[in-house]
Amino acid sequence: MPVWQHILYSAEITAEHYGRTVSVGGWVQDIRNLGGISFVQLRDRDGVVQVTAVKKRNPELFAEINSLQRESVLLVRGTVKESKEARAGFEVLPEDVRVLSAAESPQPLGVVDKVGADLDTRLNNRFMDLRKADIRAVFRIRAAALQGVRDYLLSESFIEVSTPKIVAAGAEGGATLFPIKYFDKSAYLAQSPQLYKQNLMASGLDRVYEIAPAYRAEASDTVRHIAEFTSLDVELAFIESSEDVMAVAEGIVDSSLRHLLTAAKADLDLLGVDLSVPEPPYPRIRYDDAIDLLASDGMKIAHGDDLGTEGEKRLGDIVMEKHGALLYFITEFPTSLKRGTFYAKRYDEDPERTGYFDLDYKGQEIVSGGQREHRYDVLVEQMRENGLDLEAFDFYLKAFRYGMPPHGGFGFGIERYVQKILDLPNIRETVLYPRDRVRLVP
Ligand code: AMO
Repeated sequence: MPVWQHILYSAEITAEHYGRTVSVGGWVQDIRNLGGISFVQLRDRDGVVQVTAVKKRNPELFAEINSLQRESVLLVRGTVKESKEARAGFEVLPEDVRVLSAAESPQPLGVVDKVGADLDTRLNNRFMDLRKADIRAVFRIRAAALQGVRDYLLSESFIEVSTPKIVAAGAEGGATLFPIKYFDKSAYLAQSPQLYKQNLMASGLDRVYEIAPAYRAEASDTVRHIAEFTSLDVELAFIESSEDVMAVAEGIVDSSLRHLLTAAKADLDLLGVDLSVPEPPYPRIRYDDAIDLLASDGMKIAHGDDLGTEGEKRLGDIVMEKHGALLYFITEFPTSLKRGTFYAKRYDEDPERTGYFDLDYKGQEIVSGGQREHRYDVLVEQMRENGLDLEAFDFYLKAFRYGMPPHGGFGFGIERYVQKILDLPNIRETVLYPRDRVRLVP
């Protein structure tokens, strides 16, 4: 039998195992040598097992154990014995100890140190940082959040697709494009699957989603921007308005948060997060009204300007006060703000307005989207207005000439979402190996 099939995780050991021989594996968290007896705290995925070595019983084994550095990896075979002193309620008396990997010392990061290391040191040594249960919890919660997202999309018959991340043209403005060399051509890292997900709306795969990296050469270094983020992209056809798109965004968040309540309960408890799940529908606040709300709170933003980080934050507080809502849509963004978004549909009756929306969570935008312009002539006009080279967008535009249904969709930043679920101060906490202006390794 392969070794890993007969190793028990600490959480799998119960009173039934008392008196029996088991194998456990893990990292040495601590060794306390009292002369004739040594207590090794062996940490695995789920917790800590106390391995108690007695010198008299096996002096060689005793010496070997006591010569180990913390964080060495051991495979221990021994008898489980009930113990009032051990934290788990039992200890393992070793018969055989195999050192699978001896750790060096000094170590780049303490795993159980009381004093926290700074974020840079932690990220530079992420494999060790992740040995802490509360750090791993963030990534289990992230995985569970994505599971809830997928559950909803599957139930609404969306299919998961993958689109290229090496592309010939950007969709979200030139400033944040990463140029790359692609054989003898120049290309870019994809900022968003925008052009492809819209292209698919002309294909009959009329409800798609993708969960994949998106790349932005963000000029500023902030706690909510990274150069490589995970974008949940959704696109659906045969819609009537942006409201149909908002309903999907709402369904996703609701399903995801509810899934967390059960699937991630232990991890949320470990982090002390009391997750609140707002009942849909989430309030809709028109952009114009948001500007007025901010003005009445003493924050002057001109109609047609961006709310900015500070405006979003303030609006979050106001909406909390007025509606008690953690999640809310800002709707009907003015064309002036979405003009760069050449694919956004403007209202026919008032071309200065769009149905575009953001979904904000605790004062931070996490989702952005709306109904697209699906009429070829109007789209070409909007692209010209943006000074785009139409030839570079030929594959995209072509799809609008041979039968393109009305459609819409959104981009949803997974890291920002997780950051807000857990109230983490920095988005980098939600990424295993973050990329930003300075960070390329590990
Ligand atoms: P947008 O550019 O607003 O829209 O991005 C959508 C969502 O992606 C997240 N996001 C980021 N997260 C972390 N770091 C970044 N640098 C970063 N940039 C964006 C945010 C944001 O709300 N194509 C459109 C979407 C669409 O219309 O379908 C787009 O990309 O949470």
